[in-house]
Amino acid sequence: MTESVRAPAAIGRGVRTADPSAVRALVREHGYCVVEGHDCSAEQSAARLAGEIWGADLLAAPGACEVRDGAVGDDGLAQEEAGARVIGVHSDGFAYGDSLPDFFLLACVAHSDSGGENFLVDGTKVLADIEADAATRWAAEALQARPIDQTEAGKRPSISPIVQQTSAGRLMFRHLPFLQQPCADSDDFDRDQEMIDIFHRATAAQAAGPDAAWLKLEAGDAVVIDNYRMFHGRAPYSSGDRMLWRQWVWSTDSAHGVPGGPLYSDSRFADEAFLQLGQEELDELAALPLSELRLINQENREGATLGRRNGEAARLAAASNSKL
Ligand SMILES: O=C(O)CCC(=O)C(=O)O
Ligand SMILES: [Fe+2]
Repeated sequence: MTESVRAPAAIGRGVRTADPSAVRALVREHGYCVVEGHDCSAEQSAARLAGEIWGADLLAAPGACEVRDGAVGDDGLAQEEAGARVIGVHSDGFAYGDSLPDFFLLACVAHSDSGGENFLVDGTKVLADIEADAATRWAAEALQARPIDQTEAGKRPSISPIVQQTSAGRLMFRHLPFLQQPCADSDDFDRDQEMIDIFHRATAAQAAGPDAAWLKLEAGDAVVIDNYRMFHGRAPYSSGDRMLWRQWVWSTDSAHGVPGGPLYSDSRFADEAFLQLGQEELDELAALPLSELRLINQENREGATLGRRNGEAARLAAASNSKL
């Protein structure tokens, strides 16, 4: 599992440039790139950098979110004991389902004295590993064909394959082990579960192996990540004041463009229920303090059906019915 991930003894500087106009080509080649020497201190500076990188191809770079131990506006991320845990590899923006941001930036305001490295796993390598092993080869195809439930409870529904392709042929992977599950009504629940397990095991092996990219961001570094291709995580750290701005980006290369409703660089506005609201109500929502919004998020989560661990329960119920 990713919890066994260890930072290598020596961490290089990674793929980097000081030139925003060089970023897209570097990210296309390596899946990520660090921009150095950028002023990362203000929320707006991350959006400005996104504008310099994508220019007219930038569809949206909404308000940047403060990241301490996880993102301040995401559901379910611990705020206490900052830095003590590993954040396992994941894709950002799951809450938007198939409309997740296609890129994002982490702009480092303050780094930790020790630890706090980011590590990156390349989804294309995970898929290649699955394909290379005769025992798991079947799953490489199934991952691109079998829809599963990738919905975060209460957020935008996503019943779709783990690996998809945009109309231009760009691969779109997603990785979040505690959410990805077979559909409750799957016609082959066990095989879908096995496919998902193969994908998560192969990702964990990549995360622990020599191909994982390890970075130690320092104040003034902003890493730009292809969120369709790379899964990212963070090693534990000890000093408490590490802080990054997270900037989600939707570009013209995204599969479905910008999702509806107000946007922010975390999941606070991604509730499915918000899609039913008119503009006036959306404006009111956008003006709410985060603490009040969280209560609404929680209610919506409690009322959700998709994205719950209901697949197993449904299967057990079906199995016991068939014995009657
Ligand atoms: O702290 C970091 O470096 C990244 C945290 C993260 O991945 C997240 O909040 O989604
Ligand atoms: Fe993240």
